[in-house]
Amino acid sequence: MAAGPAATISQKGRIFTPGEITVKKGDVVRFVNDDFYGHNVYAETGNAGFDIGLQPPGEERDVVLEKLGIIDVRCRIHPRMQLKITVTE
Ligand SMILES: [Cu+2]
Repeated sequence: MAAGPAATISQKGRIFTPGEITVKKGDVVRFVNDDFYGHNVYAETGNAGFDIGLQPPGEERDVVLEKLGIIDVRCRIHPRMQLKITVTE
């Protein structure tokens, strides 16, 4: 199956928008860099363990969330950026 993203997160002005989402297990979350500099989104806690790498301006990258729980998402370049993702059944 090729499902589209269940949620899209914008990174603009060093802020994740929205800053909190709830998705279902197996959903795709799309990260869009709407800034004019790079970001590096990764999961700091939870067992999701993703790191999408350095993401240039204008790029979209998708993450599939396969494990239940709460994930604290951060940016390696801008530590103040915070996003909370709750993955439910
Ligand atoms: Cu950043």
